[in-house]
Amino acid sequence: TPDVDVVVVGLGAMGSNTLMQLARRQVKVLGIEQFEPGHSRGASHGETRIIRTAYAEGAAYVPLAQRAWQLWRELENLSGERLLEKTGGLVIGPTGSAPVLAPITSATAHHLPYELFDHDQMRKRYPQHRLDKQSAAFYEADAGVLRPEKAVRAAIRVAESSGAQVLTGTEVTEIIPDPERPRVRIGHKEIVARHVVVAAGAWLTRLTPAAMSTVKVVRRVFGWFESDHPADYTIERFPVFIRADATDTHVWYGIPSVDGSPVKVAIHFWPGLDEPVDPTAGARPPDNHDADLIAEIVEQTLPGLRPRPVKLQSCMYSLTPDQHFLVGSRADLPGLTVLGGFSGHGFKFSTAIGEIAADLATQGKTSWEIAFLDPERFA
Ligand code: PYC
Repeated sequence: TPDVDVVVVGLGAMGSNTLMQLARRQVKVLGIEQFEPGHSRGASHGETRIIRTAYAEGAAYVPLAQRAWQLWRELENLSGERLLEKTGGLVIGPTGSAPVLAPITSATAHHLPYELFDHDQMRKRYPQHRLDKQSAAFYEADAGVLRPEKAVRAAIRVAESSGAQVLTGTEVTEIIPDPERPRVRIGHKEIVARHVVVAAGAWLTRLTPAAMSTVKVVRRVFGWFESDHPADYTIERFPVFIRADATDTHVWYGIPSVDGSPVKVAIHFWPGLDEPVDPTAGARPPDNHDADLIAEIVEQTLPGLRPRPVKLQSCMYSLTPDQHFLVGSRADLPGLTVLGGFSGHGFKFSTAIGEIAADLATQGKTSWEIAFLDPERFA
């Protein structure tokens, strides 16, 4: 007989929400985390994360983003924690370029409200940004900031109070797929389950190498920047933003001051930054080269910030070839649900992904439209 119904491997954003969803459905569930909840070695940290709705990466994400918003509010209510601040969001780029057109396509497909600001309008409304005459911005009100470490801990706490078992500081060394009784090895012990959800972030590449053979783990660095005019960078005055060049190859983003912190600015994509990372070793700590690159961006585009970062942190992205997630099952991994390859834009969806994973783990299907996230699509 199985020890538990479901084991969730990895309690970052995706795993913690999956654990909570299962526990709240009265499923006998065990969550295993190799470090401590809310740790900063993976991809569920950094104090703040962006949530947005008119999804530039594809209109198919919009219903998932809308569901995620609802579930973030539900998690706030269940945990009594403030996890989400609505700030509005800007996508800034050359007028008529792909990065500015992409959110318009999603907004149009789903009848979402938005505004477009040209250079002069931006100068009036958001003088914090330096734009040239040929640039413009897409604006939506339904965007904001999440608090990732707090969110992960909140989901785990709610899960535990709903009956989930949790093992932290415990490394899973092997996952043995099986259609009836998949197993999870920790040290000399083997835990038998009816189903295993693998939400191990970059470590998926080690635990389920077949599923993850197309995933490339890379390093990213975020920086925090102070201003002589902090009142201009609060959540009320400074929406989250993503900014890109015409070809969408240089992409960076910023997050207002939250809870008194400095402004966060980081690179999302940039040629030459995709050196592969061994997740076991972890992403290299930030260095002067990282600081110089972000400082240059800040100096050129956010003149009201002091360009030297006061703090830097690194994280890991798990990039898939099309930068869409891997959510679902694979024929070569019976008894497992894979959640991975979030490609640097997954955190905001973690509440919705948790709900979907709970559907998949208990019913083998979900009513959410996730065919575009099929982990077998590159086969
Ligand atoms: O998902 O909004 C996002 C994001 C922006 C930069 C990196 N990820």
